[in-house]
Parts: sequence; C-alpha cells; structure tokens
Amino acid sequence: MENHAFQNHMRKSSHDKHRPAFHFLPEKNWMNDPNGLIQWKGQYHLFYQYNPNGPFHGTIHWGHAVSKDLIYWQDLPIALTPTPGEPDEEGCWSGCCVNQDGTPIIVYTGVHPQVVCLATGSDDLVNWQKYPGNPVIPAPPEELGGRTEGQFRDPFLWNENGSWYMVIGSKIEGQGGIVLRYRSDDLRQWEYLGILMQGDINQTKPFWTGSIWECPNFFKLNEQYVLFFSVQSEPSNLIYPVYYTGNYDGKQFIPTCQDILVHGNSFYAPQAMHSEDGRVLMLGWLQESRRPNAHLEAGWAGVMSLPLALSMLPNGKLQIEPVEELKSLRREHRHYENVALTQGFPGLPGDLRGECLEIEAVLEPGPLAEFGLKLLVSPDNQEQTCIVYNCTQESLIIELNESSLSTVVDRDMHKAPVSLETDGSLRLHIFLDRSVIEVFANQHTCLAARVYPTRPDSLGLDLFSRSGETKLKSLDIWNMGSIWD
Ligand code: DQQ
Repeated sequence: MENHAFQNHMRKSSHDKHRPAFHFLPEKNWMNDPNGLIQWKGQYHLFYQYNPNGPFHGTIHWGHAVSKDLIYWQDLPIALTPTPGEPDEEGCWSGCCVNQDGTPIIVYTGVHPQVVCLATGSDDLVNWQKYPGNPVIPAPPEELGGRTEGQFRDPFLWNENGSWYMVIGSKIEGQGGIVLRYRSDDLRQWEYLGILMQGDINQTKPFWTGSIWECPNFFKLNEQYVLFFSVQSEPSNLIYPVYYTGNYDGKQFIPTCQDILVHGNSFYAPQAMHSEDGRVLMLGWLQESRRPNAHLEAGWAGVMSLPLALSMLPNGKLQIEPVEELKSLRREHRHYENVALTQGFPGLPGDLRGECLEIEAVLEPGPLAEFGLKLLVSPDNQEQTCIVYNCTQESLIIELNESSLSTVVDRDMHKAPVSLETDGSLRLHIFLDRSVIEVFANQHTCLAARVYPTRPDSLGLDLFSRSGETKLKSLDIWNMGSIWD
C-alpha cells in the first residue's frame, strides 16, 4: 500500500460485494449529484448531494470530500445542512463553488420553493456561513410567469471580464427544458438576461430532450463553448446528460454539434471544473439500478463516476477519457495480442477473473462481425454481463439480461452508436468496479451501467464472437487496487 497522506484511515474495504472499491462514495447513506467541484490551494474538493438519514433521497445536505490526486479521497464534515425556517429548509440542492477574490463561495439551490442561495466558506472550505440575505434569487423570472411551474435549480457560475454569469435549469410548461442566464457584479444582486437555450418536448431526433433541464454547465473548451445538462421527464424520470458545442458571443450560444454525453441510464447530473493544470474535468453521479429495498439492505446508494477529462475533437464532438491519475491504481497486468476471434472461440488462456479491473482492447472486426467481452461470468455461465459490438448496427451494447439472477435489478440493455476508427479498429477502455461498469469506445462514446450479480463466483472474464471474424490486436488487463485499503 502506498503512503497517501489523504487516505481516509476511518474507512475500510467493504465486504459488500457490490460496493465499488476505487470509485468515491460516502461511507453509508444516499449520495447523488456532484456539486461545487473546485481545486482550492492545489486540492480537489468534491461536494455532493447527501442524505445523512439513510440510503434514500431526502433531507439533502452537501457532503464533502477532498483529494490531492482525484483518486484517494478524505471525508470532511458536511458542508451545508438545511436550516429550519430558512429558504433551504427542505434541502440544499445542487450548485457550484467559486473563488471570489480569495473567498470560497457556494451558490446552491434552496428548497422549497426552489430559489438560489449563497454561503461563504472558511479558507479550508470546511466551515460555511449562509448569507443572511438569502435567497439571492427568490423565484424564476417574472417574464416567464408561472410557466416554469417553480422548477428553477442548479446554478452554475463563471467569471467573464470581471462579471459573474450564471446558468440555471428550468422548464416551460408543455414546451420543454430551458437554460436561463443571469449576470452579477457581486454574486448577491442578479440580473436576468434571458433564455440561453430552449428545448422542444416534441422533438425526438437526434435525441429526446425531455421536459426539464437540470444541472446545466457552460464553459469554454479550446476556442469553442460547451453547454451540457441533464434531461428529466416528469414526474422524475432521469434520462441522460446531453451536450452541445458551438459558438458564444457573450450573449447568444449557437450550437453546431450535439450528442448524449454518457449513454445508459446510470450516469446523471455531471459537473465540470477547470483544473490548475489546464484540464476540464468532469464527475457524474452513477445511479443505482436495483429496487429501493436493496438500498436499505445495503445501507448505501449512489456512486461517483470515475474522474473524466474532456477535450474538443476537430469535428466538434467531445473526447471523454478517464484521467491519467487512475493509472496509479493498476496492479497485476496481463497482455494478449494477435488473437483470432471466430464463433466457437475456446476462450483466452489463463484463469482470467476479477471484479475490479481496467481493460484496454484494440480490435479489428471483419465484415458483419459481432463480438465482445463478457465480465462477471459464473463458471456455468448462469450470470454474465456482455459488452458487445455489432458491425451491422454500428452499435456498442451492454447486455444486462443475464447479469444477475436477482429479480429486483434492472436488466434492460444499454446501447450507443459507435462507428469504427478510420483504420477500421475499435478501441475499448473498460473499468469494472464490482457493481459499476464504465466503457469508453474510440475515445468519444461512453456508456455506464450498474450490475449486481448474485453469485460469489461470478468473476470470470473472456472474449467471444457471435458472427464474422475479428482480430484482437491487443488486450491489456490490470487488477485495480482499492482506494480504501
Ligand atoms: N438533484 C438535485 C437537484 C438536481 C437533481 C436534488 C439532479 O438540484 O436537479 O438532489 O439529479
């Protein structure tokens, strides 16, 4: 074990077979959105939606953890607690953290009704004082009348030419989600500037954008701008996060490219931050996909995604990659190359097993090939999770129908369009962390899923081919260390 000053010695690896070992989550209870991501005096601070009263969404506080390297986290005291009789008495919902001339400021959603509140932090970001003048924005803009139905949340701020700007999520009844824009000189007095972007609930292509937009983020990346937000369909169906890239002249945002940020029904409400070394980093919430009773039995629910780095591809799409720092968790390594995958492939040599793995595969599919990797396989194949590429459909699929014998887990497949690289190859980068699977394909398409195999021996890993012929050019597999040992 390496000597990490910020390792949390209070925490131990868990015996709960579904509890991730190298993803951040609180010791117990409920967690959802990442909030207030900021690098402060060299350390990364992660705040998150947290219910200290159990593994269910309710009495939402801001949990807090700090890290030197985005990998090992130390728990810090709860940062924000709802105050009875104040505008956040029913919850301190999502928001962000900014540096105002050396003072840390949290701008968050007070509930209920949904309003914008502010808190000032101590220099170590541990103690927070709520602004006595809260709320700083008491209601959605009057211009919109009641058409937002009070949905008004998740402020995200940036500074531009000495002014503070905010985007915030909302909706227009019967029409779709909206992102509103505000401006301020001092973070306390805000001027409404109008709608930055508006969705159409009836438009389904290239993807449906639901009825409310939550957790908007807006920032510059290379010479372009990125707007992302999470799409909800009421009453509370969390769909997926989507992004738009394009041009912004300080007033209007003209998107030129759009896509789903992470596919599957697990990754939601991401937040981005600029790091001191010039990267744009992003974390998202990985929801559970088993019944609430299972959360109560486990005592925890919700996991943070791996830290991801965003960059702009020449075609305007986002490149999304796990951060380099994760390499520090690599342990035993196995390497294979030049293996022909055809139907009846007998399997890779060696006893390949593991529930905490990083896998990098480079494959060259032939015409009409369908092939993939299977994870968490029981010896008799009763349980297995397949990651399949289908050349005809140009799709990558995580098949969950055999992932668990349990009847209380979701087993719908997750599918994303993925075309091969110009040289005909498919590059898969996969992280398996017990119940978490994150897949990065050709560096621009991500899928995430949650899996809950029941059998203790559902640990196998192999490759397979269903049709055609595929060349496995290389395969690297690492066992991953735990961040809690
Ligand atoms: N989660 C928060 C809201 C946000 C939603 C409440 C997104 O502020 O809109 O916990 O998951």
